[in-house]
Parts: sequence; C-alpha cells; structure tokens
Amino acid sequence: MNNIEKLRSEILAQIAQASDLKALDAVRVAALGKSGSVSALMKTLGTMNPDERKTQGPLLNALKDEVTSHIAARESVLQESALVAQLAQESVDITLPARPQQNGTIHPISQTINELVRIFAAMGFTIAQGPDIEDDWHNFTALNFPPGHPAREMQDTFFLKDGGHLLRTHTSSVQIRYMEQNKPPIRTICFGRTYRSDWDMTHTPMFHQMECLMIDTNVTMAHLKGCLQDFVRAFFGIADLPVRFRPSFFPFVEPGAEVDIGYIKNGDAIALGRAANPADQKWMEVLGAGMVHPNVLKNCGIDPDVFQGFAFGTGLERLAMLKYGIPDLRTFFESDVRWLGHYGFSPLDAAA
Ligand code: FA5
Repeated sequence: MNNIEKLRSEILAQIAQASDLKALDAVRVAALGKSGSVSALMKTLGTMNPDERKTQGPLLNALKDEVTSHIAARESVLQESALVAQLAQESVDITLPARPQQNGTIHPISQTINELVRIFAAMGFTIAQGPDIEDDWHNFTALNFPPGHPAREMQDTFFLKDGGHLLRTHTSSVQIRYMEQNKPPIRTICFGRTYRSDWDMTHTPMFHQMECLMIDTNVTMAHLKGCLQDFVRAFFGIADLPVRFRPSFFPFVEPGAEVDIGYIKNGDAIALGRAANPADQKWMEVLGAGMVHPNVLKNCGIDPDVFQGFAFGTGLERLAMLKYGIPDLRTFFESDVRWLGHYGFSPLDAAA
C-alpha cells in the first residue's frame, strides 16, 4: 500500500470513529489544516519532477476531495444525532399540572385615588406633591398654629429625634409648599400618607389624605359648597346625596366647617343617600373644609386683600370604606392577599 492509500484509510477510519462534532473537527484539522497530513503531501507536489507531478497530482487532489466529502457526510450525521439527543432532553411533559396563575389587584386606596383624580381633573385641578417628613413651619406654624397653641395637640404628632422634623399629620402642609412655589390662580389637589399616634377600628398611625386648594380673586364659600357637593355626589355615584356643613375650627381656615354626608340605617346595615322621611336621615362626617385664613396666605407671600380661596381635606380610607363597604380600617394595611383578592380591583378596569 503506497503512502497515499495508507493515509486515506487512516483518515477515513478516524472520520468514521469521530463520535461528536468536536472530535470530527480535530480530524479535519489534522488532515486538511495548514499543517495537516494531506496538506503536507500537497506541498510535496512542488518538489516533484513534471512526470511525477502528473501522476501524483490527481491522486492527491482526489484524496483531498474524498476526505472533504467524508467529513461533510459525517458532520451531517453527527448534527442530526446531536439534535435528536437535544430534543429528547428538552421534551415537554404535557402530563405536568399547569403552574397556578396569580393576578395582582389594585389596592382600594389606589383605586380611590384614581377615581378622585378623574373627578378633579375634569374640574380643572392639577396634582401637587409634598414630603412625608415635614418641618414645624409647613405642618403647623405657616398654617396659623401659633407656637404652644392647644390646636397643635389635636393631632397626635410623631416627632423625629432631630428636634426639627416630624411626620406630617395632614396634607395641609402641601398647601403651604404649593403656595410658596406657585401664585394664584391656584387649583390643585394632593394625595399623600399622613401620620398620627392613633390606633382603633377607625384610626391607624398611618393613613391617607386628599387636600384640595383653590385660590383666586373671587372665590367664595359658595364655590366651596358647589365643589364639595359635586365631588361627593360624583364619587359615591348618588345624584342627590345629601351634604351638610357644620361650623368647626381649624386654625388655617376662617370660617371652618366639617362636612357630613347623609345615610340611612337599616338594622345594622347602612346605605348612603337621602332618607324618604327627614327624621330617619343620619349624618356621617367625611371631611374638614373652610376659607383659607388670611394669615396663611400672608405666610406664603399672597396678598389676602386681593386673593382668597377655599381648602378641604379628607381621609381616603374613610371614603373607600364607605364606598366599598369595608368595615375595619386596620385591614387596609395588613397586606393580607385574601383581603386584597376580595376588595382589590382588576388592573384592567379603568377608574370607574
Ligand atoms: C385635617 O387633617 C385637616 N387638615 C383637614 C382640613 C383641610 C380642614 C383643609 C380644613 C381645610 P382632621 O384632623 O379632621 O382634619 O382629619 C381629616 C380626616 O382625616 C378625617 O376626617 C378622617 O377621615 C381622617 N383621619 C384623621 N385621623 C385619622 C386616623 N388616625 N386614621 C385614619 N383616618 C384619619
């Protein structure tokens, strides 16, 4: 057996034995690579005399072609079996039970905020924001709570150890921040967390408020009444929901009022709305309101002889409890997924 024939059978045997694509590539490099055995023989053609070259040339070219085509054939066999192995490994077991799917829900507070945004945006209000950690000026002093005034004790404040800061007790602080930055005409609302040292069925240490502020040159108590009446009727979806104003005191408004909405008691159940017989009409407080005190305007650099306006603030949990029939305020913040499943809203529902 001459050299070529010997090399041929060696290489073809190696190709046949290559058990994977990597091994096959090693055979290819050893035969046809730059310093491979076939390439080395091809190089000897240059040193041959013409007669020798005439007989050896075609033989060597045939060897190279044969090795190349055997490698290609083996390669496709190996690729095929690699694919079969991969498919077997990755096959789907259709008998496995499906993973349970969990849909998240929108928390009633978020839903309430979305609904309020829709109502007040339609009335032309913008949305303001302020920090949860406040200073005495924005939470009290600028709102006309004089230092040492007993009204400061009405809200059980969490003070920070630094002596200068506190967790805001109401979103009225955002009124001050907004009026410091923006001059009238002002029509804005704000939502936010508020904090007081309280804990029972209707009070939690953290809760949410909405604040509303309107300042212009000709704003009266009539605008406040109209705005509040439209808002509660739109929010609760009851066209003739009775609304009542009772005189009340907040240092930052004059006159000040608490606002009640009407309901009817049916045994233990309550239903918002107007009683057929006025003697059966019951009232529930939902917010505090009033005409912004001239001192508050002055504290924010607004001339009270030119401008006046109204403000009101309401607890969002209270609104949500009434609208969605949620009996206990504390459950809002227990993060119980079953509670959220029951009282939460589908993320695909637009704000009602
Ligand atoms: C205020 O906080 C005033 N800033 C509201 C205001 C704004 C009056 C603008 C005038 C003008 P009050 O302390 O009443 O008022 O609180 C408002 C609402 O917050 C209450 O009606 C109640 O719904 C809610 N609220 C108060 N304390 C708690 C609490 N601990 N947990 C849950 N909700 C509370």
